[in-house]
Amino acid sequence: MAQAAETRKRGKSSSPGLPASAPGRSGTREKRSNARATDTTRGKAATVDRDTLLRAYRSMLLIRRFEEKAGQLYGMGLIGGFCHLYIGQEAVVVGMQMALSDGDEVITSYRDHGHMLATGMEPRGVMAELTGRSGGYSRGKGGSMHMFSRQENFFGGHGIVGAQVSLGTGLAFSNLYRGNDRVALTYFGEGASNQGQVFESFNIAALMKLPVVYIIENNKYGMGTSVERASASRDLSRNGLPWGIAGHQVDGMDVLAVKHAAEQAVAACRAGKGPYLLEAKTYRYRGHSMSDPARYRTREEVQMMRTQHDCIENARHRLEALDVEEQLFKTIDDEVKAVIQDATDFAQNSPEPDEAELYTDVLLEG
Ligand SMILES: Cc1ncc(C[n+]2csc(CCOP(=O)(O)OP(=O)(O)O)c2C)c(N)n1
Ligand SMILES: [Mg+2]
Repeated sequence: MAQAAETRKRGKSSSPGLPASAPGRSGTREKRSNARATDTTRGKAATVDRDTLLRAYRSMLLIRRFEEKAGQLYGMGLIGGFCHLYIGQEAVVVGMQMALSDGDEVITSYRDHGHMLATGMEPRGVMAELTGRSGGYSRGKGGSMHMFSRQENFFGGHGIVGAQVSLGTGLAFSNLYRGNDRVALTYFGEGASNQGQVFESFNIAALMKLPVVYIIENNKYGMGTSVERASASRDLSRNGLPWGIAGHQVDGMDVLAVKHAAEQAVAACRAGKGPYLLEAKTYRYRGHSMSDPARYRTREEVQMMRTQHDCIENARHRLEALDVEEQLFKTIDDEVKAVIQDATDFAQNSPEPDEAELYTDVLLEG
């Protein structure tokens, strides 16, 4: 397994989801070993070394703790507007990110904090954007759904369901046009998967062999409608077949399975074979957004997913089987907590945007 692909690194980040200010691999004294975990979810065994799995574990934990804190700040009235938490789905973005190389691009919907952190965006800047402060990625004007980072090649954060699918296809077109070998990861929910613009994008992407990986994050529900009620297609990974787009389903609660599938998809794209479609079967534990009575599912269902399929617990069990000791988990936990606390302090102390910000980054007519 190519170490270069596993150690994807952009800018200051030392590991996926862990900014320079956070403890990366070098921040923790890990006992090096050749131990490897096995992913047999797709028939063919894929192994991964202990350090790689530890980095995935940390990245997922960072996203989980970030989101829990965002939920708390929202409850305290410190975050306004919309806020869609990613809790439960962390393995998808962390596994995908591990297959990327410098320059590859990411675009997603409004459920985007996890994607930002995974690309290496700073927790401080993301949290401060949530609290509407000038230290935020959009200087406090964008909020949860509108953040971008040219440095980390993160193209948003889009509140219009499905809009990012056309945009992500455009990113891939621009890469083809420029003749580089970048791949554009384009995430969307199962609720967006039957939109017309999605199929139009599939058509043009297949026609032009665009280097785009479409990832359907199938968390089973849209705002409150289950996929069974909304989609005639039962296997969404086959939705690109009329255009000849290769597709696979993957267990989105298993970071190794996602990483393995992502590597195949990204390699195919980079080799010029055109678009690829992955359906990651996942689950969100929290409501659709912060105000969601969740009458469309039972508590037992949520509880079952949390206790039996949690991606972080899953990775932890694998690490325990590789003899990772309790103390290391505790160290990682403490490090992640410190990063989140730092981001939270920053997000509360960063000043409100100046009035002059009303006139920056906007198109003024006349
Ligand atoms: C074009 C459009 N139609 C409707 C909405 C309202 N809306 C926001 S999220 C959502 C559900 C989308 O579900 P899914 O794609 O499964 O993503 P998830 O929230 O599960 O991540 C809807 C209908 C919207 N934002 N944009
Ligand atoms: Mg959904």
